[in-house]
Order: sequence, then structure tokens, then C-alpha cells
Amino acid sequence: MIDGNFKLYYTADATRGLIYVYVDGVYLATINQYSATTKYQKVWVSPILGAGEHTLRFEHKTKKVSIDAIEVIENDPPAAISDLNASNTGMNPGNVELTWTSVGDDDLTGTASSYLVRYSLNPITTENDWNNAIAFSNTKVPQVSGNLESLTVSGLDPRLTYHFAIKTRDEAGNLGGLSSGTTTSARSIASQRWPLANTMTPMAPGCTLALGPLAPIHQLISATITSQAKSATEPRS
Ligand SMILES: [Ca+2]
Ligand SMILES: [Ca+2]
Repeated sequence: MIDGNFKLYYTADATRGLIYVYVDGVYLATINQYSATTKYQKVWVSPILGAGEHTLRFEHKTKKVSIDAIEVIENDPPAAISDLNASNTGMNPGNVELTWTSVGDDDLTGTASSYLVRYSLNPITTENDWNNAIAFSNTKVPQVSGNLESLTVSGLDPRLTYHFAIKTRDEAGNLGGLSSGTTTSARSIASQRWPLANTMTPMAPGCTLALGPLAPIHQLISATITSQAKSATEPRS
């Protein structure tokens, strides 16, 4: 078995006796399986064993014993992601690209099973923040620990600034801690400024200035600018 502990499921009745549990050749505990009446699915839970592989051995003496099942419980969660970064690609309104380095199924070792991605208009720095954040459903399969991951979060409002956080899940369902990073918020548009194709030149009063051509995001914006006549008393610039 791997890191964690285990549960031994057995049936107790009047014919059963003592079972001796050894881990890595060292005596750990005695389970008394005797019961005056038959009891199915009794459970004995081992203490937490250290990380690494362990060998279990069970012994009995005069009376019969039973082992219906052994359930291995994995207690070693993935590490917290330490370098989550969020950036806007600029060309797709409502999209933000997240990048981070993968962690393992056991701390920084191995390969995890899935990612839980959440976002919020508020910083996500506590478990309470996490619980109140919005989940971004994804089917991303983690790479082995230490590789660059990326994920595009879509469907955001380009006018707002979002904060992001990720937790990594292992094959036993253990969740890693909250991700952290220097940049965990991003607008989902590249910039609040954009170039004008036209050169601004003095215009006669009442003229209109067309904007364009613009990048796709800016097609959301249309504007008409009307120049105004300067008054006779205003100095000309
Ligand atoms: Ca594991
Ligand atoms: Ca694990």
C-alpha cells in the first residue's frame, strides 16, 4: 500500500478469534473478531502510516478469522500550485488564459487527476473565498508534476476584473491547498486603449470622424465624434 492508512472489513461471530496485524514486519495491533451474534461488515481502522510502500501481514492462532476487504485510504494530497498566472489574450473578449506548473498526486510527486478552477470578482485567498467563488467546469487532465499547464477560461465579462484560484485533486479525492501566485487577476481585454486609424487633423465644425479599422474586441464600440467650432475669444492651439 501507499501513504495513508487502511480499513479492514470483517465479519464477527462466535467462531472467530484474534487477528494480529503486522506492518512492515512490526506488530501493530490485535483485533478481536469474537461476537456472540454474527455481525457483518465490522470495520477496523489503522493508524496513519508514513509515506511510502508498506507490507501488511495478518496472523491468527487457534480460532478462525475473517478479512472481507481491505480499503486503502490515501491521505497525501497534491501540493498547492505556487505560480498561478492569469493573463488576457486581447483578441477574445471574455477569455482569460491561466498558466501554472503542475503538482503531483502526492505533494510534488507523481501525476494528479483533475483541476478545480474557480473565479471571483473578489480575491480568493481563504477557504471561505474559495467556497464563494464560481466554478469553471473543465476536463483538463493534469500532466506529471513540474510541467507548464494552461487553460482558457471563457464566458467572462470583458468589463470586469476577475481573480482566479485552482485546487488540484488526486485519484483518492484528496484536494490540494489553494493556489497562489503574483498575478491572479486579469481583465479579459488587452487594453483600455486602441489606436485610431485616422490621423487627427483639424476639422471644420460639424464634421464627423470615423474610427477604424479596429481589432475584433473593439467592434463592440462605435462612436461618432463631432468637432465643435471654437469661440472667437478662445486662443487657438
Ligand atoms: Ca496517490
Ligand atoms: Ca495523493
